[in-house]
Amino acid sequence: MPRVLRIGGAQMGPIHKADSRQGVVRRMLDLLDEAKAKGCDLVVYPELALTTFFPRWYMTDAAEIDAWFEREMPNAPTRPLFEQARRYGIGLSFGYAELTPDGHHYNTSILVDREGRIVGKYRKVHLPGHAEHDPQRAFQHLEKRYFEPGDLGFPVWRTMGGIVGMCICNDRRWPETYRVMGLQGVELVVLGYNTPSVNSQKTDEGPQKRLFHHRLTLQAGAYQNSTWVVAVAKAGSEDGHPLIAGSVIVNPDGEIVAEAQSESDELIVADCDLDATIFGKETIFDFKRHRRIEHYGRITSQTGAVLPPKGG
Ligand code: CDT
Repeated sequence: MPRVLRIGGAQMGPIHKADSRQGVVRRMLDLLDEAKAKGCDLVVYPELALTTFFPRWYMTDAAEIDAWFEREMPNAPTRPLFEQARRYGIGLSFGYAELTPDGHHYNTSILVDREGRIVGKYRKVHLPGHAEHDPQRAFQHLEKRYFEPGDLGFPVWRTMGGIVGMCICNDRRWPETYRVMGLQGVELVVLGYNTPSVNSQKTDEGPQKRLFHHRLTLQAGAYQNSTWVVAVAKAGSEDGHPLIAGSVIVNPDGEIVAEAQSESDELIVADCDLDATIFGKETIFDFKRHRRIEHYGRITSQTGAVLPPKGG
């Protein structure tokens, strides 16, 4: 039986500091309606989809910080999204800031099946940026201040007829992210991102370079693990802070098959044949036959580079 999932990448335009979660969910519902009209099975929304990208703001007050986090999921603002998706028989994935009952803070995404059940949770592992206010930067990126590194690893789930994994934004730049999921047979990786259009420490690096690196990592991750990758932006200028757009759906050959054209709310759609992952997994990237783990020890035994000794 063919295993084709029609996937909608629900790019979202800017969400400003003053925007309410109810207003954001209204926009997510509009994108869900469009996905239903286009026959989608699964809709993927961005990282921190319910709020502005608040880690750009330096905060010290715990109550002010915690106001950006969700204490349960679904909760009152998101319940309409869960209910409508279940009525439509469409699966979901979206990101949000998670505050656990025992006080842990994570940058989280979830996978919801067509029956409206949360079947998967992922907590962002690679947290970019810094923990203290840095006056040298053109703008702040305080993920290391507000989040703890994810404690769940990179699991995958059997759902919607395939093997599905998640990662979040900066995770997409790391080959380990895809490979750990690839080693569990992943067929579809879904992720959201908020990527500033300029580098805060190198302001001559603009959106074109950023989009190039974005596509480069997604296409490499897809090809090297023979998996579909769906990457969805929060885009446009949030209170004067521009984010790249460029949401894409990448096939297991590493080719882009759908790409957003705007910096606004926009649905991109592709039919993702999960059986298209088989050829790569059984030939050039047949891990079991070709990987030489006796040479990969450094990958898990060290973080920074260890340079060879200087000669003479
Ligand atoms: N949200 C997120 O992870 N953004 C990062 C910005 C890196 S610059 C500090 C990204 O990799 O796109």
